Amino acid sequence: MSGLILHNYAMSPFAEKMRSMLGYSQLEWQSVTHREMPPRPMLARLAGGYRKIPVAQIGADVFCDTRVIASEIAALSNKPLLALENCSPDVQAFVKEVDLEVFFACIMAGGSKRLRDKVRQSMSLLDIARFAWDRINMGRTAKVKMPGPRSAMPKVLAHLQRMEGLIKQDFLFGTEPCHGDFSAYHSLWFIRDLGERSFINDYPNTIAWMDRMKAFGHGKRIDISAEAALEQARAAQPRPIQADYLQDALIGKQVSIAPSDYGRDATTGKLVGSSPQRWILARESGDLGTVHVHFPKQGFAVSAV
Ligand SMILES: N[C@@H](CCC(=O)N[C@@H](CS)C(=O)NCC(=O)O)C(=O)O
Repeated sequence: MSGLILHNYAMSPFAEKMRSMLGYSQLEWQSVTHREMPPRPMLARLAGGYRKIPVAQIGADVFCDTRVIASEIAALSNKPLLALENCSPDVQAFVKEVDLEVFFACIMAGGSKRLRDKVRQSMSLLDIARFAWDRINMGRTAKVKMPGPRSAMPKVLAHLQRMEGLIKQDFLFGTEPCHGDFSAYHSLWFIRDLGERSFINDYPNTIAWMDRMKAFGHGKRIDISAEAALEQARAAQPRPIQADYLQDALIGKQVSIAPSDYGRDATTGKLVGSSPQRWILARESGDLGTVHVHFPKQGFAVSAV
């Protein structure tokens, strides 16, 4: 058992990025399902103010954002190319673009009656209204420009055209998948598997590559309750901090860390670790004791409190 818990919900594309990575890595993992929008009080006990999904947890260590979750999966499964930092600069630039601009274009262009039916089947009308209101507010406070309905589709089609050219081997950048494959996969999964939009079928290389990605499945998933996940945090101590994570002027200080793009809610705590890729905050969380919350440096900002 890997000990990894993924806090997620079924229709989340970024959660699908991690679920399919877990499938590829063949790890046994535990899943906690949360609502599609805050408040998520059980998750907040672990991650503090951070509001996005997915979040991963191993005991009393909590991992926010797929960039740090992927590094944990890479280490657990001994598949180094799943960690973004081990990929080439070209792949890193590709991931930055597809996980932000292309993602939003796909969300805007991927909607369909089929998707609305699925949403209606899985959420109450009141929750759908809450969800819509939440996402409108998230868009308003975002620091990145979201594509409008008109500019989204040309962007998606240009991306699909690029994908057709990229796929020369089984995977985007070689014969085995890397972080870039999973980043490209989740937004197109939203269009093909959730939205069931047919225009994507005009791109045969992309469809064949998506089928190879989908074939990884989700691995060995065990569903547990949020309370059982909190119990695992309560019973554990955070991992020791490596000595080379202590070279930062803010170590030992109270800081606040938040995404700099959208969903910019902050988590506060004492900075206890800093590497070129990540920050680690210590938070006191009531009867859970101390939890360590890990954030990537890319796409996040830290400030002293
Ligand atoms: N950069 C983040 C993006 C995560 C993200 O945007 N997740 C979406 C769901 S797919 C989200 O959190 N939406 C708001 C919410 O669910 O509350 C990552 O890589 O994990």
